[in-house]
Amino acid sequence: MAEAALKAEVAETQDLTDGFSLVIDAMKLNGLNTIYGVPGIPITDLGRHAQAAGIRVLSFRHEQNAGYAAAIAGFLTKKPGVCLTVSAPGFLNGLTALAHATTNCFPMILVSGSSEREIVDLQQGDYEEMDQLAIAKPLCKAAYRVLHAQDIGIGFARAIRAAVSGRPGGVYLDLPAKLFAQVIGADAGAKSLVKVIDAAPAQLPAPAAVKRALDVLKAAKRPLIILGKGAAYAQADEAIRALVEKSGVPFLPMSMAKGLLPDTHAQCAGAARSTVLKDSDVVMLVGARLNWLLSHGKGKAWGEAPKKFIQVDIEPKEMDSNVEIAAPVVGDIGSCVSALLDAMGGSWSKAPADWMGAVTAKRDENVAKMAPRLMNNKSPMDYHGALGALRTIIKERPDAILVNEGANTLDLARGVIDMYKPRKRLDVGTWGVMGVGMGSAIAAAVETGHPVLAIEGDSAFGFSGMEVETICRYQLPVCVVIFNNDGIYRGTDQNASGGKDPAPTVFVKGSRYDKMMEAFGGTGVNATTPDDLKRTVNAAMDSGKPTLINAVIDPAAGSESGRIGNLNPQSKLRKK
Ligand code: ADP
Ligand code: TZD
Ligand code: MG
Repeated sequence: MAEAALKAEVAETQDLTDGFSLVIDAMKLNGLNTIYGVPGIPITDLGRHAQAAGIRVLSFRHEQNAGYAAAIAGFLTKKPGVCLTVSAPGFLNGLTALAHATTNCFPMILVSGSSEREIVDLQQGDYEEMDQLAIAKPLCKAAYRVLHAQDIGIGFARAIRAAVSGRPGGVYLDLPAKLFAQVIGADAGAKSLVKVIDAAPAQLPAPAAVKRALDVLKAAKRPLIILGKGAAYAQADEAIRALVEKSGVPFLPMSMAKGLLPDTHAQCAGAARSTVLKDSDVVMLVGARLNWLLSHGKGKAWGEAPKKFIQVDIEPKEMDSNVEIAAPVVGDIGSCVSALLDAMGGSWSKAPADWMGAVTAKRDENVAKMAPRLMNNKSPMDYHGALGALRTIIKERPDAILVNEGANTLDLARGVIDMYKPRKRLDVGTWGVMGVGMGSAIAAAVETGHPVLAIEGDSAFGFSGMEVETICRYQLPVCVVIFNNDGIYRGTDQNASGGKDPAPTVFVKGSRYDKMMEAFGGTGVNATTPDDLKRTVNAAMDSGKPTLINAVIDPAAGSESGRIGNLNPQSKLRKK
């Protein structure tokens, strides 16, 4: 090419931008600095260019795990986590995570490439043809499609706002293949970008609502505060601690709110859960819903005594969802808790001491009962022996992030392992989703830089196990401990027909999951006693190297469905 023509072409492209660049610019302008995804048509080049432009791109082995990573990144940072997928199958793989994010009120944006609109809409059989926008809609808080490069800025702005404002949730952003290569003037492109100002505006509660809530609380004889993952998400840690301490009310943390105040705090009622639910007369919910996890606020678990509820939540529709809320306080948790504290003034009298005393006595009794079980050094291990070892590790490393999934492995770890700092416990969330483990562990390491301990049932791990390669590839400080009891709940079931196939709940006996980690250059360890487990987990946490420990658990130790066997229908007619 003649020099003059070459120069003219260079000059021309310098004044141009395209869809790829605008997506990257829109993300960077809004502080979205990490992408979790899987490459392929039409977004392969987007990942490459994003990496070149300084965005951290974490490439996964399956979109579902990338999606779970994005969801938990949203929970940890209050910024939407971004998951990037290809069209139809990649998009569908990302949807479970999008729905999970929405259900759990985590801000996340699923960005998927899609096929050509004209062909999709006439159903003419395009490559990976699918009407993705329509499919995503019922599963998320909002769904948008961008057709023109000059609308990319607005598209991202809308997605970000929808994800983080009000009750956070999942958002779908559809980017058709043609969009990425669309070229527009660089100036027009730059002008089309939108920096989202005050993406999640404070929402102040009405003073009358605050007064009503305090009137109800003041009249209580046996008050209780329940902290949910919304309270952990809000990052209003100091104000929440001040409210709990000033009120003198015992508090019960929901699973992912553990550590918001330490589980060892004098007012923590975690180990007296059934007592406080039954005996309390006023319950203040802070960022927790009265869903199945709290038995819908009624029935046996809540006892006979009449109760009044105060509920602090950003979502007005949440009020009266299951029972009457005597004092709704609608607003963001930071603003609501500060307003409550201000209105309590300097002379607030603490909750009755005899109630706190009764709760403490029950708690201490339960803790003492549990203690000897946690010290057993049996081999093969039972859950308590193994968890006793891991509990000490978290106590000594309160900054480490604990990821936890499984049935018995989840329910028992939640009760046994005390948490000391906010947002350090990440688990299966509102739906009890198996498979969040490796995505959560990866995002936790990437977003916080802290070491991660993932305690995984062998079944739960299987849903995302291939991501150990991802952990090794990015050299993340993740130690995975598999509670290997040869199956789902237990490894002892027999095929009732007497046939050759194993029972549906059991896996290969004596599997060595540690070898999986070794295949990718990580450290694999087989641990058969609690002492072994403690020593090897400590070594892994010290080294910061990817490690997988196969913890051999007695196949007969678990119970059906862990602690929620009551939700599992059982045939009364058929013999097991
Ligand atoms: P848990 O499972 O821990 O009980 P849920 O997920 O059921 O918690 O409830 C979380 C609640 O927190 C949701 O109702 C959500 O609307 C609310 N929430 C989330 N973020 C905020 C916030 N920043 N301010 C106020 N409420 C919030
Ligand atoms: N699929 C998905 C996505 N989520 C689920 N919750 C289930 C299936 C059903 N399920 C549970 O609720 S727990 C569990 C399954 C398959 C696995 C339990 O086995 P585990 O834990 O090995 O992980 P324990 O320690 O053996 O109980
Ligand atoms: Mg198991």
